[in-house]
Amino acid sequence: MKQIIRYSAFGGATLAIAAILFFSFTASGIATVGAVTGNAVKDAVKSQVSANGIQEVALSYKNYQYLLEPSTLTKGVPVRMTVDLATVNGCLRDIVIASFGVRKRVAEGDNIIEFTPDKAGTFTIACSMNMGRGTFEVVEPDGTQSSYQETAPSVAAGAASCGASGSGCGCGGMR
Ligand SMILES: [Cu+2]
Repeated sequence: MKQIIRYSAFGGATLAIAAILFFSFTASGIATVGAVTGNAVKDAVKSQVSANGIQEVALSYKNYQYLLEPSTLTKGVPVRMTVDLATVNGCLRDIVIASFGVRKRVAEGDNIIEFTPDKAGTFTIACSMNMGRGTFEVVEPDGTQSSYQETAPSVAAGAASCGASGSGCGCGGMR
């Protein structure tokens, strides 16, 4: 499975077949989950990768921060992140994931963000004014965690005036 995920360029069909085999084995009781991988962490990571080799992620804004579900991603696997526009409002829709070169203002009908995390560790997602914040983890394809922690960007000059610059964006955790 490591190689299948790592070489995901060919991986769609192969991964789908592997997934079918995995589930059919499990369902028929020929092998237990533990016997297949022997690692609960790896199971959890693999389960996020859909048969087409993409990890589907939902992004919302709850309890004054961005929330990714699942909040742990796998390095090297393309992410398709669907933004919940019901909770992500105002300038919170101008989304930045600096470590992976993402900056996109989402809108009705254009609420998908795609990127491939190419580093493992803990990373920040923020609105472009760095007011709305959140974090997520990226692990190696085999489930290994990294101690790397993105240095939180200092609040840029002007960021503290988010909403006071005349734009009235309303971010900064008021909802
Ligand atoms: Cu903002």
